[in-house]
Formats: sequence, C-alpha cells, structure tokens
Amino acid sequence: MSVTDLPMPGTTTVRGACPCDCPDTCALEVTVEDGRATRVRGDRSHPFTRGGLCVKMNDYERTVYSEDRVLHPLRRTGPKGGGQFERISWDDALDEIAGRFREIAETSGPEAIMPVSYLGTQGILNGLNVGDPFFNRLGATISERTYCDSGSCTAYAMTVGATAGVDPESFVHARYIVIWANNMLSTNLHLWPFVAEAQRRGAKVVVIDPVRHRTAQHADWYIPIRPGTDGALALAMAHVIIGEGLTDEDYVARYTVGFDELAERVRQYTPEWASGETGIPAEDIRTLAREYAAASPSVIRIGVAIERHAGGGQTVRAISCLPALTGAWREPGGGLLQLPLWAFPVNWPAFLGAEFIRPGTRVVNQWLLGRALTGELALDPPIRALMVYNSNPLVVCPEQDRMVAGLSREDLFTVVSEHFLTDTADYADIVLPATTQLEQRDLMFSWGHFYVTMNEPAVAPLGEAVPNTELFRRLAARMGFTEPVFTRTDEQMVAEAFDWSSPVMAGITPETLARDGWARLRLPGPDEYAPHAQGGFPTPSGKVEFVSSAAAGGNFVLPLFRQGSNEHQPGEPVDPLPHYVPPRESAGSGRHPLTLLSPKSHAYLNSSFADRPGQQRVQGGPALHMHPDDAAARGLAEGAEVSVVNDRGRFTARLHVTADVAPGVVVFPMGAWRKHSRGATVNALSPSVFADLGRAPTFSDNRVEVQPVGPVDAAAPAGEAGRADLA
Ligand SMILES: Nc1nc2c(c(=O)[nH]1)N[C@H]1C(S)=C(S)[C@@H](COP(=O)(O)OP(=O)(O)OC[C@H]3O[C@@H](n4cnc5c(=O)[nH]c(N)nc54)[C@H](O)[C@@H]3O)O[C@H]1N2
Ligand SMILES: Nc1nc2c(c(=O)[nH]1)N[C@H]1C(S)=C(S)[C@@H](COP(=O)(O)OP(=O)(O)OC[C@H]3O[C@@H](n4cnc5c(=O)[nH]c(N)nc54)[C@H](O)[C@@H]3O)O[C@H]1N2
Ligand code: SF4
Ligand SMILES: [Mo]
Repeated sequence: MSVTDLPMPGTTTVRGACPCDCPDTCALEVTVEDGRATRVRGDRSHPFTRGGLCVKMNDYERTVYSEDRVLHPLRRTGPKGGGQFERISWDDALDEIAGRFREIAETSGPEAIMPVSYLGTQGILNGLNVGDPFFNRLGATISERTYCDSGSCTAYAMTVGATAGVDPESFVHARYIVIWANNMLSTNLHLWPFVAEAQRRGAKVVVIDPVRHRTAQHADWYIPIRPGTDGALALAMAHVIIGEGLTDEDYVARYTVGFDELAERVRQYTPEWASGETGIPAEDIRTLAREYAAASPSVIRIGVAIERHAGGGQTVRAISCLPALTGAWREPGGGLLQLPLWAFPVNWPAFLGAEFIRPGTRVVNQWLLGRALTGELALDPPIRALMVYNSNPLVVCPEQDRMVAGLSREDLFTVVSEHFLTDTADYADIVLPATTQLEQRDLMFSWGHFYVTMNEPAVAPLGEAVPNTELFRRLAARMGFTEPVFTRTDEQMVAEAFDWSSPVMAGITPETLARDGWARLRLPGPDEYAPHAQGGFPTPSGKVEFVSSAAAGGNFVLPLFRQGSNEHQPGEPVDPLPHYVPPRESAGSGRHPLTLLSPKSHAYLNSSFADRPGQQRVQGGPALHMHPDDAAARGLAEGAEVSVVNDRGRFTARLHVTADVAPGVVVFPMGAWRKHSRGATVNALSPSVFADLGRAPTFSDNRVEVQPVGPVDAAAPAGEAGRADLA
C-alpha cells in the first residue's frame, strides 16, 4: 500500500460487491467523503477478483451520481414511448398502482397482472426473486424467466447434477483448457489470469467459437465452428475417445451409468460426419479429442452462449459427458465449469414465496412477452398490467417490434422501477426510482467463484430512490398483505439469506461478512479441491448419468427461473441419451443465408451502462461484423450503411469487414438502446422460439440477410465503431 492509498481524514471506506449479472462478483471498496462516494475500486486482497474492476464498473460513482438518474416517482404526461413524465409523490404513485392492480384483479382476475424482471442486480435481497412473494400472493401470472442459462442448467443437472464443478481458481493446475462459446476477456474477465497462469505453466488453451474475439486471439489453438453445431463436435469427440480406447475405464466403471448405451449412440457420430456439420476438418476433431483425453487434468469452460440454439440443451448434455469419459474429474483443475452458483447454500424458499402460489396459476414465459402483449399468444384474461423491475425487456427480449406494439397499448398499465429512463421506461405509466448498489444492503452469491460477498450501503439513498426490497414492502402494505415475509427488514433478509449452519458456511456469519466484506466457502482450497475424484455427483444415482434418469420426467425448468413454481411442468419427453439437434433455421426454417450472433458488448452489461457516456466511448458505435467473402459477394465494403433483415424485422448498422468472423456468420453485439440507435436494435430479428431444454432462448439460431442501404462513407470506417468487440 502506498501513501496515496491511505484514507484521508474524514473519509471512510465501505466494503461492497458489484451487483452486475456477471460471473465475477467483484469485491468493492467505496471511498466515502462527507456522505458522498468519491471512488469505487476493487478489493485487492480478494483472491479471485484481485482489485481490478472492468470498464463497466471502474467509474461506478459516475453512474450513481449521473444527472440522468431517476430520483423521484414519475407519471406519464405524453404518448406511450415518448418519455415525457411529471414528478409525483410516492403516496400518489403507490395509490395509483395499488388502485389499478385491485381494479384489474377484481374485474379480470389477478392473472391479468404480470411481473417482468431479471437480473439488473443479482443480490439475493434485491435481485431475481425480490418481487416473487408479492406477485405470488397477489395471484398474478407466473413469470418464467429463462433468459439465461436455464437450458444449460437443465442439461447439466440431467447429466452431472447441480454440482459447483471445478473451482475456477484451480484452473492454474489444468494442462488443457477448452473455452467453449465464452468470450472470457469481455464477459468473465477475472477468470482469465488463472487461464493465463496455466498457459505460462505449459497448458494448451483452445477456444471454440465462430468469432475470433479478443479471448480467441490469446488461444494456442482457435477452432472456428458453425454456430449451433457444437453438439456434433462434442459427440464426435466422444466417438473418438471411446472408439480409440482413450477412456478412463476405471472412472467410467465406478462413477458413471449408461456407458454401453452412450458408446452405441455415438458410433454414428464420426468426425467425418461432424466435419460436415461444424465446418471443422475431421482430422482436427480427432486431434482435439486425442489431446483433450491425453492431457491431465483437462478442463472445459462453457459459456452461457452455448445454449442459444435449437439443440443447446443436448449440446450441454454431450459436453458434460466428456470429463467423465476421460476421468478429468480426478484431479484439482480437471472437469467442467458451468455455474459454481450451486456451491452456495442460498435459502431460496425464504425468497421465492412459493407457498403463496395457487394451484393452476398460469405461467407465461417472458420470452413470449411481445406475443403475450399483442394478443398473438391467446391469453384469457389478457395481460392488462405489467410491472417491470431489474430488467429492460424492450432491449433484451426477442421480437422487438411486437414488444413495441404491445407496450404501446393504451389499455396496458405499465409500471417500471429503474435507475434510468431506459427504452422500456419510456413506455411506463408510472416510473419508480430505484437505489443503486452503493445505496442499499445486499448479500451476493457468485456464478463465477466460491466467495460470498456482503454489500454494505455506502451512502444514503439519492432523492427518493428505494431499494427493491423497500419497494415491495411499500406495495405489499398498500395491498394489505400482512404476512411476515412482507414486513421483514433488509437485515432480517440477510439473516435468512443462507443456510448458515451448512458446513460450507462454518465460521461465516453476517457479522464476519460485514467486517471482512467477503469469505470463501469452507471448501478445500483450489490446490486440493477435486469434488468428484471419487464420484459423488448430485444425481439420483450419485454418478454421471450418460443415460439420464431425470430425463424420464421430461423437459423441465428449475423453480428458480419461474417464480418458485414447479407446477405445470410440461413433461415433453426427452431422449435420455445425448444426441444431435441441428440448428433450426439453417436446417431449413430460415430462408436467409447468414447466421446472426448477438453476443455481449464489451463495455456494457446487457443493456445496462449502454447509456453511460464513458462506456459508450469505450464501446464505440455499434457495427455489424462480416467476413470479407460475404461482403464481397454482396458488393459491400467497410463502412457501408447496411440493413440487416429477416421475416421478423430489420435494423440498420455500419458494416465492419473482418476475417475474425467465420464466413456465413454476422455479429452484432447486444445491449445498445433503441433511442441511441436508429430505432430497432438487434433483438428485432431474434426469434422467440425455445431451445430443446429448459426453454432457453435461441438468439444464435437466427438467419438473416444483409443489404446495402446507402453509399459507402469511406471517411468514417466502421472498424473504429466496432473496435471494442474483437480487439
Ligand atoms: N462485458 C460484458 N460481460 C458480461 C455481460 C455483458 O453484457 N457484457 N453479460 C453477462 C451475462 S448476463 C452473461 S449470460 C455472460 C455471457 O457470457 P458468454 O457466455 O461469454 O456469452 P456471449 O458474450 O453472449 O457469447 C460468447 C461467445 O459465444 C459465441 N457463440 C455464439 N453462438 C455460438 C455457438 O453456437 N457455438 C459456439 N461455440 N460459440 C458461440 C459468440 O461468438 C461469443 O464470442 O456474460 C456476462 N458478462
Ligand atoms: N440478442 C440477445 N439478447 C439477449 C442476450 C443475448 O446474448 N443476445 N442475453 C440474454 C441474457 S443472457 C440476459 S441475462 C438478459 C439480460 O436482461 P436484463 O436482466 O433485463 O438486463 P439489462 O438489460 O441490463 O437490464 C437490467 C435493468 O435493471 C436496472 N436495474 C439495475 N439495478 C436495479 C435495481 O436495483 N432495481 C431496479 N428496479 N432496477 C435495476 C438497470 O438499470 C437495467 O435497465 O438479456 C438476454 N437478451
Ligand atoms: S461487471 Fe463483472 S468484472 Fe465488472 S466489476 Fe462487476 S463483477 Fe467485476
Ligand atoms: Mo445472462
């Protein structure tokens, strides 16, 4: 520590946690001077995040004190979407909301009211489930939120069970690291140093992605693949590993079920066949399988993006089989990393309010929101009121044109709780001001490491902003809900957040967390942690299930993703063995030639920060990335103004021609707002079709055409605009 790091007299340092929906969950230190946060930086003593914040958060105090913050309740004064509002009091806002909710519940039934939320913050108190008890008590439509990783979770649970998997910190021990559909240097930044350390120690790093992005550029071997065909690659790897006798026979015999059936199943999936699907030479597939099986320990990191096509679930099923075939789980640093979230003993029942759900309450998936609002999805009663919090559906949901039409309905009553006037908030009848992480208490799990992090409020709420917890306390009181869950304080919620008596929480209490800021779950250290060296998988058999017993119950969505409800399980039958499901649109239903990918923007967090000037400067203007061959075939050049079209919609963009995207693929990062774009954004073209498992979205299963719309402006190359994405 240098002299300049020492706190100045009159200043305090408050420990916090980044609230973003990001696997890293960085530990923060907030400098507060005279009641104002003046600096936010990473906690350098944190073993995983090590003090460096990403470009989204390294000037967080500017976001918090931005002049654009919504600081008072607002009522709409202009047309829907116009963003014109007048200030009103909290009392008036709550009266109006409770009055409308009551009237709608009485005349149409409470299912005419629907919550729409996701992960604006992922704190246990203020995040995913904060409104669930309220809406379940009200009897509102149950909102199914399978935006992210639901398909992967279902597939993973079917195969290896809900296990934390490999400790990200033990990646340093791996000898072979496969980064599969994950732009780690943009989306999981703090895992990279562990990969780089392994690489320094001699590990081979392989990146499998249709895009040669900044992470791929650091790989020892970059393997371009056709989007949505990863299942073919994984099954062919299994074919080679089994066919060439590269399995760990002892591990397979002791700790797996269904090997013979799997061997029989993958016999058809030859490298030559997979080459035709994936575009990867058959010899490369063999080499990958042999190297992967020979190296010990080997580890696979799957990105969330792996699930976003018709066969996303079966892809994760197939990949989840590989480490068991080779016995990679035997050593620290070997196995598979999906969501270490499963390591945390979160007391979900205390937050879901599932006990309030009336049997038979209808479930609507937020993915179909546009259709639900326009009436194309036949709903009785129709949706008459929406309450949006922790989400910006107009930007993040598919079929954006339908969303605009739906949100424009004069008879729809829309409430939005927000930090900023987002595209969605512009359509609200009432906007409510929400506090940021610096103004609220929360407790965080992580989906990228094994540390619990406490967030202490650093400053008083700005204006009349309230935490989401307080918002729902106020609404519940107005609705006359008196059960204890609606009156508990944030401190009481912290006390209920975990099963503190769980062995992994030994010695960790709210008090120690308030003092220290964070704590590692009481698991063996990263040099020793090999949770499945001797099996012990949390599946019904306790083994890796090549033949999945959970598949017998059919396709399922975990209750976490659907407001606590486990009812209405669709039970569509699922083949208990992994198999190949080709991408839907390239297999025939998409008549356009190019596959559009919409991965994460480097400088934004989903659509959050996409309105912040500092982040916009880093991100640069949005650009559509296209391979030179595809550009030449269309007579398009760098900087061209292009229209990206399919049967669902269109948007315009500047073209950036680059060999870093595979031929046949175009890339436009998600996150930019409509009001900063020329109207429609990339999700105007995304389908609302679900993947095969867990009702995952299928953004990557999206066929489009690209057309010129104007003359080339050679003076303004779009390469500048798109620089943050592929740099
Ligand atoms: N900077 C930044 N970080 C973020 C976020 C953000 O918005 N911005 N969002 C956070 C959230 S919510 C999430 S879910 C994670 C997601 O993080 P990631 O899992 O990394 O997801 P994406 O960035 O969407 O996509 C990663 C890569 O998958 C590739 N890809 C797409 N389709 C396929 C395919 O079919 N096969 C293969 N092999 N690759 C494919 C894309 O080309 C892209 O390079 O990131 C988190 N971190
Ligand atoms: N095309 C395409 N679409 C995608 C994806 C993709 O890869 N491609 N990714 C999908 C994925 S993985 C995800 S996770 C979703 C993300 O979808 P969302 O979770 O909706 O993410 P954001 O767009 O960041 O919107 C979060 C909003 O919550 C607000 N917010 C933040 N904190 C608080 C708070 O404490 N209280 C309240 N009331 N509001 C708060 C923020 O200001 C922001 O406007 O998008 C999905 N959409
Ligand atoms: S967004 Fe992710 S990387 Fe950035 S500060 Fe937050 S947790 Fe860390
Ligand atoms: Mo996500």
